[in-house]
Amino acid sequence: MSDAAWVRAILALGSNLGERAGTLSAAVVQLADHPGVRLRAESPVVRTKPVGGPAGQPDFLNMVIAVDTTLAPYELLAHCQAVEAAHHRVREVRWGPRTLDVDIITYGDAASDDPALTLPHPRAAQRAFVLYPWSLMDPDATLAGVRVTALAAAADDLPGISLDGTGEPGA
Ligand code: PH2
Ligand code: MG
Ligand code: MG
Repeated sequence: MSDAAWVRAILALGSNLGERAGTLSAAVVQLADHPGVRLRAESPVVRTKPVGGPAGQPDFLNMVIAVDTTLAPYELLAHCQAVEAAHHRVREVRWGPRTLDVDIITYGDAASDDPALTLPHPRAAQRAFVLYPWSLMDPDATLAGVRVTALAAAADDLPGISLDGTGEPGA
């Protein structure tokens, strides 16, 4: 039996190329398919207008999951990047279209300004495409002491979000 501590982490997933909904659901399974990762909660999938990046790129599907993990932060980052790679993520244009993006939003109460893994995620507090699905998953969640519901309500990109992220006709 392991005495490793389990740490709660919030991961944000996004896709705006290919079979977006299928990519997200496969990625959730792959992220949880690790002895050091347990899936605890998942948000609905939301459809979001692209924030930044090249003009004219497709809408994203975004969602958030909560995991408990025994992986250290950089091990969890490597695991997320391996799942991105499995979906043929190619790193070309910053904030450009991508088959799959998996970002660590929080890792326990960890705070880090390392550019390779800044914690909490440096832009999450302004991004409704992270905050809004997170608030649906956990209405009591806070980020740096502020309720994510309040942060989502104040985020510029909130009006570009809809709940028809399932890909189901008429949803
Ligand atoms: N990710 C970005 C930049 N812009 N916009 C939306 N709507 N959703 C994203 O996941 C997203 C974005 C950088 O990772
Ligand atoms: Mg990102
Ligand atoms: Mg990323």
